[in-house]
Amino acid sequence: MSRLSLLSTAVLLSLGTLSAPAWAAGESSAAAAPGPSAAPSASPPVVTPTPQRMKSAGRDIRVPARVRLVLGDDVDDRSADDIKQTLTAAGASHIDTTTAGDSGPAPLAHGAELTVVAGSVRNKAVADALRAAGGTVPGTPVAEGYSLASRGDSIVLAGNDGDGIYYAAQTLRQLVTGKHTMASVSITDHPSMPLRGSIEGFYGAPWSHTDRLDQLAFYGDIKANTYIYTPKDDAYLREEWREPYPADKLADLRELIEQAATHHVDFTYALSPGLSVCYSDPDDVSALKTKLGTLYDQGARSFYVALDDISYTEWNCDADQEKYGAPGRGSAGQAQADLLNAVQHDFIDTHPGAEPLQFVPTEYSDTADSAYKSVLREQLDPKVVVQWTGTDVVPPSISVADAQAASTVWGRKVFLWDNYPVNDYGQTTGRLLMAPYDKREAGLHEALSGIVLNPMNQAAASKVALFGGASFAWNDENYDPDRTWRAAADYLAGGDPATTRALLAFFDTEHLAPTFGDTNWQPQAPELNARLAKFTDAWNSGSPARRQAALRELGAYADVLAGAPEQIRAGVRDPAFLAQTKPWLDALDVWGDALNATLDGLQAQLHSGSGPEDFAKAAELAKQAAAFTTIPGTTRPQGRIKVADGVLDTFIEQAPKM
Ligand code: LTM
Repeated sequence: MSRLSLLSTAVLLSLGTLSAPAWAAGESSAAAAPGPSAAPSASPPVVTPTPQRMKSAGRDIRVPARVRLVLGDDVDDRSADDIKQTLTAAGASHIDTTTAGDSGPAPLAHGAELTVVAGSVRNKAVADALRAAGGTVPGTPVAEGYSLASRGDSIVLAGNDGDGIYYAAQTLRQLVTGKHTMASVSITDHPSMPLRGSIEGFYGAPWSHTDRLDQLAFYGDIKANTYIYTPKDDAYLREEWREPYPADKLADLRELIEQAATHHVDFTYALSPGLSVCYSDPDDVSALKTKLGTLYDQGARSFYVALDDISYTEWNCDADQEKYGAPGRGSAGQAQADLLNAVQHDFIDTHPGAEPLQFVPTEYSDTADSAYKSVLREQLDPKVVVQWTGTDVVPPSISVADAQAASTVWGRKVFLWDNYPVNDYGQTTGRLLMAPYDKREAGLHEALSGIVLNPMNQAAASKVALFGGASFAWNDENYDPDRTWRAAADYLAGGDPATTRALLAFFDTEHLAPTFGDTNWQPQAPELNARLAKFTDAWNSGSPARRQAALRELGAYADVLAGAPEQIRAGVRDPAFLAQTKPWLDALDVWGDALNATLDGLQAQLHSGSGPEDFAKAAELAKQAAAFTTIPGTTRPQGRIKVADGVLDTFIEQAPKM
């Protein structure tokens, strides 16, 4: 997906295609700035994730053909390229780049040209330029934060650190309002949670190398900074965790680590030794450190030990029985605490630049205290980061109180492993999980150190949820699930409104989110369901005029649904998205035809009192639509493709009796 996609999003949003965030309405607008200016914006731009503080600074800036770009020496190549790409897309054809030294002259130009300054807020020239452009230099600069001010003849991107400069560039991309125009704003922004991103932690076919490279670039776009590499079916992580990587696999990992660094993402390497480890065997402890060391040598600086989904009431060796006693929760906690502390002290602490160890415990899905948790709480090095999946493996919601209870029981802020939109368990058979990221309570940053989402086997389709998760973790207090969902669709659509509409209609038919039990935490096809309910109401009124109007209204939406697959195939430029969602799009094609045939039947009934041929055609199409299956070798579990199940199929079945 090209970086221009989000730019187009900004253009669209500013033109009022999508609604502005609540905060925008409350902020006061500064007077029109002096200097070259273009037409005023229809509305302030929507930036995703929502910045912590953003206010309009008046009329749009005009972006001329010639722009002066002044870069602090702490601006990395990626950030500089992103800024240049945005300026080019906004209409600049000549960008004269100069360097701003620490004590160099104030870089602002006064005149008709536009000057763009980017660098560290600690660089005096950058800070001065920021103030002059109406921005605020933060009193206490927060890690990864930035300030951005655009007014009159200058735009200033001041990062609190290198990550902040890069994130300012990602925001700049969303300020373009049209050819030669950019929104005038003043933004002060930083993440609410330090860790944001994904954990490739599902069962079934792992993502491809290409998928992962694409994901890492995507994470940069959405200000996510964490990717944990722990696919359950990669034998080198789990079954064969002691085995060294062959050269080609190691080269791939190196490429991922480099790609992650380029996009300001930590590549976190996880090993899962629990199926066979002998905790008390010094050779095993040393094998673990050696394997992690291999990845350190490739450039990884973030490490993880996964001890989920193992038996902790049986030992893998007699030596553990001798050292820790009978297997059980308390002895498992002790054995794991010893192993993890050894990795933290003898590996992490001795390797410069290594981040604190992260780990998922064997008890990860509750907040009840236990002998296992109490040993770890008391003995695990406080630096070690602990993951938690909520009050269940797939919880229906996550509250601040739940997370606080988890923090209490683990003796530290917990790091949420959010099992959404993962589709590797029975209840997800035949499903894509495309609903908005939702039901996580504002304020969670008080108790969580971060959030990573466990995605679907379908990497590209997972971007919808990942977009939401990263936005929530960046600013949970101002997160709007629906608006972010629309922004994600628009990102995939490259800013094309018809494709965005088609994607949202498609996502609605894949909206259901199950739990491990019988209850769903997100309903199936709420939009279609509401429309069908409204139609049924009107039909049941018996009034011919109301029936005809209802047929017209539902017919228009049926056309959107039936046309969605074709529109998506033509409008979504990401081939992986199209390949991975293919059976769902193919099935929706036929379901759309079945709905149209049903409406034809109802129309005939309204006119002549019967429409059996159309209803028979609809029934036949519905049968064909229900026969599509998942792509062999990809999703686990395999099964029949589900599209708006329980909603569309029910309507088509019941329509002849209406
Ligand atoms: O959630 C955790 C910590 N472990 C596993 C995941 O690997 C798996 O993808 C999810 C969903 O099935 N459930 C788990 O228990």
